[in-house]
Amino acid sequence: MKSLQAHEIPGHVTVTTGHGGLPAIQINTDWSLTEVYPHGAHVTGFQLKGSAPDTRTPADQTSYPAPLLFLSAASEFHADKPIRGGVPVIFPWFGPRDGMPAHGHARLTDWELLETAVLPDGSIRLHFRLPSNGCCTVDYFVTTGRSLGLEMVVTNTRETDYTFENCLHTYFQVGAVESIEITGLQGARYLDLLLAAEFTESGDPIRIAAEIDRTYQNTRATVEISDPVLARTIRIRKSGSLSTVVWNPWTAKSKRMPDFGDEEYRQMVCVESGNIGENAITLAPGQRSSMKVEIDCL
Ligand code: TA6
Repeated sequence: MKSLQAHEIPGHVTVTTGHGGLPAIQINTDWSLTEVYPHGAHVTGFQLKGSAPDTRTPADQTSYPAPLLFLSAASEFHADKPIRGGVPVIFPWFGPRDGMPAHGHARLTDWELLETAVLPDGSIRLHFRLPSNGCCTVDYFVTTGRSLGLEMVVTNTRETDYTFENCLHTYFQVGAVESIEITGLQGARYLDLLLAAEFTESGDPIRIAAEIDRTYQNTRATVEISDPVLARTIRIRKSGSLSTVVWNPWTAKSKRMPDFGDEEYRQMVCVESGNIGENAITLAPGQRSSMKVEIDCL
């Protein structure tokens, strides 16, 4: 296996020592700055540089718009802990599971970096692979430039069917959660985890004024987060995903999370793209599935 440093691209891809002494990969394109930890193949930062292409060094980023992704100031950075914020890669199950790590083991595993490349349009692509688990091959592509592109590809390498859930559990940074509007999910059926009941989303945009934890099913919709405080609209397009989760812990749950500040719920919302519950995926032997998410700012 090549060292991480062997994948560096001068001026674009640099390996650094990140929080907790974990290796981190810094990506600099003309349009954005991105940070990824091989621990969990976890994108921890994505920040656009503003309107015009800019080749300034990452250190000049103070003048750039607020990052699109939220990262908790209290996040742990240890080999046996998930990072709180950014884009946790959830696989092969979503949610709690007796005696096993919540949201699966992928986000707790060090993924192998197979390739880094500058694409013809100037964006940068990283190819990660989950160390073999004997049932499937999981490849994860992170493409950064004018937008953040994420793709998870699962291939069934067994001789029997393989069923799994997956999710890109993305934490978005917002100016003030109570002022945002989330659109695109109107009419979709959702499971409200707090009420343990199913509902259909009304016609109005979703506004948040309390803890929210909803899994929308059978939706391919593009979701937009309109943020008047940061004067931007974040767009989340997806393919190969039928579930969308909307989550904010609000006050009580924030206090119960040791790796999350008590007041941090005000600056974040999770809009997660995956295949969960009734939308879980079953692959026949040799079959593969691809889930893609593209995040940008309008
Ligand atoms: O995606 C929403 C959710 O399932 C919530 O129920 C909450 O548990 C959140 O994920 C965070 O889970 P984690 O295991 O990362 O603390």
